[in-house]
Amino acid sequence: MDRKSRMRRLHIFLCLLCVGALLCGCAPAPKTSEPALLLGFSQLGSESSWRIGNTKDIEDKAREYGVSLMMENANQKQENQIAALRRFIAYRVDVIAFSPIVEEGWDNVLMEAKQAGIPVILVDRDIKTETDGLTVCLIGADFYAEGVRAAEYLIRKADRLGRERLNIVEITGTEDSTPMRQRRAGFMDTIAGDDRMNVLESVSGDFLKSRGAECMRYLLGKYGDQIDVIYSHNDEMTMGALPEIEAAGYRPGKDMVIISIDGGQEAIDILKAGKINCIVECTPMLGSTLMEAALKLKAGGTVDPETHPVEQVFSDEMDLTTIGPRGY
Ligand code: GYE
Repeated sequence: MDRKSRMRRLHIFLCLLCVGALLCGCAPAPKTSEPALLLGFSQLGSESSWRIGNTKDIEDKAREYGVSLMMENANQKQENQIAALRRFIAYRVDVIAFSPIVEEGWDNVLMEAKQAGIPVILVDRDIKTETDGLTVCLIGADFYAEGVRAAEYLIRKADRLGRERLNIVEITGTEDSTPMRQRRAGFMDTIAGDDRMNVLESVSGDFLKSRGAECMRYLLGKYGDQIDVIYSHNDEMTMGALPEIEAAGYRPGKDMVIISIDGGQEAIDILKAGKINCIVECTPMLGSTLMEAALKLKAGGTVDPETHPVEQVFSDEMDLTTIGPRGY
């Protein structure tokens, strides 16, 4: 048999095989898109537009990367997060990720994840544990650098205003959380060498708008027009504070310098309107980096121990029309 007829025979055989397979219902199944991995993610809550943007980005990117996501929202309670992590372990997810509300108190549950052989990724905030090596990596902002940027803006502003003394009040985020500790440390370390800067008081507003308003009422009641600068650890608390400042008869952005962190759309619009002077960006768009790290870990690869997104500063020193839509 020549080559041509051998090929023809093979062709006929293959065709018959396919017809046969179809007739007996065992045709090759269409390719199903199996999820690349099962990721358990414990979000800490929904306290701010930053957090809501972060949750949405993680959901969107999971879909994009073909990752099956088990998402749980802890509603601002550490015990809910610990319970969610335990459910992920019991379910035997491939990878666990979580945004820890505070830094301490995770040793036991993370030891359980380690014993179950499930790698854990920290998203957004850091933790402090007694044992090393309970998590594989951290994907989140450099909060210390954010505090430094806020202070550097203030130092430039003091130069521009020609002021010899500036009285500062600080409204901080959730006690014992990484952004609260680091945003304070970066700011305080940077102003420490500048004797124009005087901190009147720091109060905790828990990253919430309602608490930002309460803190501002308290500070205005105690210090009134002595206050020159408000350094607020997030946009939500800033937006709670602004109406209180106006109600007390002061013009935010003019009589008092307002510095905020995050850079969500609503705050950026207020910056453009002149009632906020400076916003240090903190981006919630961490989803892609998270999915890539989780997929690498599932495939047995290694990941960078820390990944910080690139962030900038928006302020009255720049052309504000260049700021594009923020997406959160
Ligand atoms: O700045 C704040 C949020 O951890 C970076 O938490 C995050 C902070 C963010 O509620 O708005």
